[in-house]
Amino acid sequence: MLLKDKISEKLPDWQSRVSKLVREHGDKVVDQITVKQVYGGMRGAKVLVTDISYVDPNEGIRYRGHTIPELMKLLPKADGSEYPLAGGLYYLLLTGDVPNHEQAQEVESIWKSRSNIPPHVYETIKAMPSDAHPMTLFSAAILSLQNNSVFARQYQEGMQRTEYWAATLEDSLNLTAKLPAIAAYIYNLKYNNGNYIAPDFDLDWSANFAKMIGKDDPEYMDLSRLYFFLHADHESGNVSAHATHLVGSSLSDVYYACAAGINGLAGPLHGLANQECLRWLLDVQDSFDVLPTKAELEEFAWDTLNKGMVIPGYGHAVLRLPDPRFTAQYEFGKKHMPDDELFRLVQLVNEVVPSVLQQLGKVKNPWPNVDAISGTLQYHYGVREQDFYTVLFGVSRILGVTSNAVWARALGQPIERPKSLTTKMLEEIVKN
Ligand code: CMX
Repeated sequence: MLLKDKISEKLPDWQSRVSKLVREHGDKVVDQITVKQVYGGMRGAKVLVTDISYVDPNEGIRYRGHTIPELMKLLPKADGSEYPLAGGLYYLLLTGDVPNHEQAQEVESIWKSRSNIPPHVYETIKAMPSDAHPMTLFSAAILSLQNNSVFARQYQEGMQRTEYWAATLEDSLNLTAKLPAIAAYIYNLKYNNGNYIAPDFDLDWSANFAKMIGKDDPEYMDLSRLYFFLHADHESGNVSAHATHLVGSSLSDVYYACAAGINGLAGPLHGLANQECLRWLLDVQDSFDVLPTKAELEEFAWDTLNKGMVIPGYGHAVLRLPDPRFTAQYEFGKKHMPDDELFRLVQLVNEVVPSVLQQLGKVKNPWPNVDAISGTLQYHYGVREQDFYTVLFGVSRILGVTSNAVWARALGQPIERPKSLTTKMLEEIVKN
């Protein structure tokens, strides 16, 4: 199979690079850990490795070494669209090579052939209480697929360590193939009277999601392609990626690991910020009849902060510039909805909020992140159910975390087990 062969071909070189590094330089100091980092969520501590993506604080995300604008040019596009095929992105993340159109389409075909969802998954989703958050349904649906894990089955049968990654690849392809239909099912169950809309296998993975939630509009299909392209990976330390990796490091299969990652994504300081951000923008709209003035918006922002709340969609643990994923969506908005009232508000917030956050004096990055605009674009096309937005993020994020899972197994990354200390021990350390 295309992806398996490609990874097999590249693996020996990666294995020898990693084992040479560890063998010859295993005791070299990479970084020092401060008390502030120990207490401060390990911010900036260089203790993880991934080759799938890297976030430069002053530049933003690179997938396999390529920036977002570069990949917008390089990745194969869906027919008649200027936005990348998710199949091509997955090929890039998994293999490190930019695919040609045929290779991207081949991944899309693999997905189509594996997209069938066992009925018990739908039953699991339907059995949840009607007020369960869509992320709860999404996580439960992923977990309910676990009985299909190739990795778990082969492990029980006595699989060789060298085979782990290939079984993980199987699971990853099987899971990612099903994500658009699972997400669409959740959407239709919660907001579309349970109407089921069949997939259209002439469409690509991203556009098919749009189709299955009843959006035939080619512009929304393009937005889906853009959205799933932008949210796929953000190196290894963010909560969803790290949670997935941590759980996977115990040789839990990708279903267990991805459900954990999705649960982490559901937090308001991480993926749920997209829902929170839209809610905040709508609150602003409700408070003013027309677009507020800059002074009014500034006062509204201070009100939020004075209530002890964060301004969602702004700030980042690593980035120190406007997130290029924000910028790419902003460009989409400028092209397709320049006069949309909510989009105009996003523009105004972007002009006002950074300086308010700077005045707080403690925010390290006052600029917009990916979540500052994503909900606004969805809202424009009629996807107005804010609590669904993080599911969209999750569909895309699983492309990145499963690519990481395959390579973590291929390179034999061990079970994670950092060391904890007590406060008393830290007090002793600083005394000495
Ligand atoms: N609004 C208000 N206060 C903010 C803020 C914001 N948007 N961003 C940071 N701060 C505050 C922090 O809460 C922290 O305050 P305390 O010292 O009182 O606890 C202080 O500024 C310093 O924080 P920081 O070092 O700049 O940022 P962190 O790395 O601690 O946190 C993040 C990063 C994203 C959690 C934070 O910026 C935040 O809460 N932003 C709003 C929520 C959001 O948009 N999250 C989505 C991030 C992207 C994603 O993962 O999807």
